[in-house]
Amino acid sequence: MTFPDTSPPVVLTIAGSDSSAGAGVQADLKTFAALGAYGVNAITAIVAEAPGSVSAVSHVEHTLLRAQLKRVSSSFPIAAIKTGMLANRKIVRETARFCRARPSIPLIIDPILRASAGKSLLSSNGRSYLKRKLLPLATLVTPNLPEAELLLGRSLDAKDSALSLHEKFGCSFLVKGGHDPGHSDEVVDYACVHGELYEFPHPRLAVPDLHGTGCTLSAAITARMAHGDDLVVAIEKGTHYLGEAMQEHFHWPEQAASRALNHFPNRVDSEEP
Ligand code: PXL
Repeated sequence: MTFPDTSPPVVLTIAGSDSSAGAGVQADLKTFAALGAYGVNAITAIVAEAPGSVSAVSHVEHTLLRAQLKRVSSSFPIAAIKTGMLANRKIVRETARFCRARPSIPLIIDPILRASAGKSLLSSNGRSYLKRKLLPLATLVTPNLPEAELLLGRSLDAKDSALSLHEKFGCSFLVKGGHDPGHSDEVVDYACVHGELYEFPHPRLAVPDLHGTGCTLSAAITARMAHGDDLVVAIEKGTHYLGEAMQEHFHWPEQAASRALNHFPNRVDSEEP
């Protein structure tokens, strides 16, 4: 297949399906579309959930993940890759193998460990494989504070977590400060990019169990990287996009009841530099 120069960049998400469409692959595809990228996906798991509760999780066979990755990568010119829920060790291994063979493609890892509703979305040996084999390949890893604590093995604030994670794993980290009790009406996310520390303050908009914000942020950063932004600029624009998506969410009355993050895909123009 050939693609004209004017085609939108293609972004691949390797992640789980969320039936409520607030998180997972569905959040990623909505975000990519909103930011003018064409999203393709390789599904790792199917999660039966509505906001606030997960009732069943089924993992895809790693061979089926491999087939999806082979199919999309041989048909589309992938400009950036995002990973979300990776479920278990075999799926992490398959993902690492795929990404290792493509070192020039930016790789954004959202290290999903559990759903906001509490259910584990990555087995413990999957987590240790992710730390050893996948994180070293990352352009950026985007944990929230509980995920940062599990990756580090100790509890620090968002700023020190970003610095310590960079020191421990060698790649760039964006640690989201939403779970940090230190600020009330403001959230500060901290990034350690190639050893330099950056702050990304933004108003606290979250309602307690709105889910999908982490997926949306990392997907937005991935889409901006696919457009050619530098990593720090992509984080800045991704943060801005998440703020807008959340504001829209609060203005959409039916959605207030369901608490799955919605997206408005007519925002491409407002995101252009
Ligand atoms: O937000 C984390 C998350 C990621 N991926 C999938 C999910 C969830 C759940 O809240 O279901 C597939």
